[in-house]
Amino acid sequence: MSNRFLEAKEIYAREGIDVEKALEAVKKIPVSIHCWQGDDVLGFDGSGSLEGGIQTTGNYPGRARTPEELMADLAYAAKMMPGTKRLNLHASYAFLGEDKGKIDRDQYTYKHFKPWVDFAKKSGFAGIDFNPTFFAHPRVKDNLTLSSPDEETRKFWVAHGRASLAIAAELGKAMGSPCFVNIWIPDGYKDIPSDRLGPRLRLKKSLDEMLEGYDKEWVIPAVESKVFGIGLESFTVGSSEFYQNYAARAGILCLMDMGHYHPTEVVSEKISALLPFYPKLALHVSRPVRWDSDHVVILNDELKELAKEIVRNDAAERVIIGLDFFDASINRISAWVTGQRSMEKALLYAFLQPNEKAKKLQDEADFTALMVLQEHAKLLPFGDIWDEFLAREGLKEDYLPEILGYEKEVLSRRK
Ligand code: RNT
Ligand code: ZN
Repeated sequence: MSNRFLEAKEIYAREGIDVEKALEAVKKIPVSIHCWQGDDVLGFDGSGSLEGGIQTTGNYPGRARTPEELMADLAYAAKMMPGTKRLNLHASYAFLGEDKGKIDRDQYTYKHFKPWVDFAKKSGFAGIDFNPTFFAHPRVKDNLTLSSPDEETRKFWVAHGRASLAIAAELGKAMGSPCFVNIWIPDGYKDIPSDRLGPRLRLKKSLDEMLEGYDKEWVIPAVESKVFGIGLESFTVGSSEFYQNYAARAGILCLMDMGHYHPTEVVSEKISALLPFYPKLALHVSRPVRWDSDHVVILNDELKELAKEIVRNDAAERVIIGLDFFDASINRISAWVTGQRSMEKALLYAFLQPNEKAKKLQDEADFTALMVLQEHAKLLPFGDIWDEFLAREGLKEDYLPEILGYEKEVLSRRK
C-alpha cells in the first residue's frame, strides 16, 4: 500500500468517509460490457451496414471483423477493466455456422450463442445480458419493426423478440445469473406523421405478444425509449411516456439511455423519479455530444451525478448498469477500457462523497454549508484511492502503452 493511499485514507476518515467500505462496494457492482464497441455495431449475421437511426463515425484501423477477432479484443480489453463485469450481447452477434443464410433472426436459438457462454466463463464475466436486434436487417420495413402496419413484418419481429427471450433464459441458466434483456426498436418517422396512435397501439400489442410466457426466473426484460434517431427526427414510436406506462403496467423495467433525452434533460435527475415505482431500473451509460452521439464515457459531471444517485439512494442493487457507446475514430480497445474505467471511477467517487452529511444539511435547509461542503469534497484526494483500487486488482492507471502494443501486434495487421 502506498503512502499516498494511507494518507488519503486518513483524510477521508476525517471527513467521516470509510474508504475500505467504498473500495469493497464498488468492486461488487456489476457493469455490463457491450460487445458492440469492438466492431462498430455491425454484428456477425451479415447486415454489413448500420441502420436504424444510429451511427458510428470514424475509420480508425483495427475493427474486429470476425467473431474470433471480437472475442480476442474483448478479452484483452476486459483484462484491463477493474470490478465485476457482465457481457452484453446483441442477437446480431449469433454464431450461425452452417445455419448461415438458412435461418433468419426469428429462428435463432441458444445454440447460436453457446460460444459466447464459453467465452464469458473463460474471460471471467459474471453473467450475460442480451438484446434482440431490431435494426440493420432487410425485414425492417419503412423504418418500422414491432409497430409496422404490415402484419408479416410485425409478426416477424415479434417472433424475433420471443426467440431472444427464449435464448436469454438459457443464457441466464448457463451463467447461473438472470439475463437482463433490453428491448430497443428504431421505429419512427422522418417527417410529421398523420397517425401517431396507430403505431403506438401496434407496438403495445407486439410487446404483449412478445412478452407472453417469458421465463420470469431467468429473464429481466426492459424497454428503452428515445427522442429521435438520425433520419427519424419527427416521431419515435417508443417514446419515454409510452414505455414508462407500458413497463409499469406490464411489470417489466425501463431502461434510460443517457443520450435519449432532450439536451438539457439528464438521466441522473430521473433515477429518483423511477425508484419509488419500480423494483429496479436500467441504464445505458453513454455520452451524448449535441445529439445521441454515443461518445465514449468519460468522468464528467453528469457521470458523477449519475453515480451519486445510485450510491446515495442505496440503489446499487436496483440499478442495472450497462455501457452503450461506440467510437470508431480512436483505438477501440482503449475506448472500451476508458469508458468502463470512467464508470468505475464515478462509482468510487460517489462512495467517497460526504453523502450523509450533505443530506442532513439539505434537510436542515442549510444550503450555504451544503454548497461549501460539496465544493470541498471535490478536491479530496480521490486519485490516490483510485490507484489503490486498481492496484488491488493488479492493474495500473497507465494502460495506453499496453494497448498500443496490441495495436501494433494485432490490430494494425487487420487490413
Ligand atoms: C440506440 C440505443 C440502443 C443501441 C444498442 C446498440 O439509440 O441506444 O441501445 O445503441 O442497442
Ligand atoms: Zn442505448
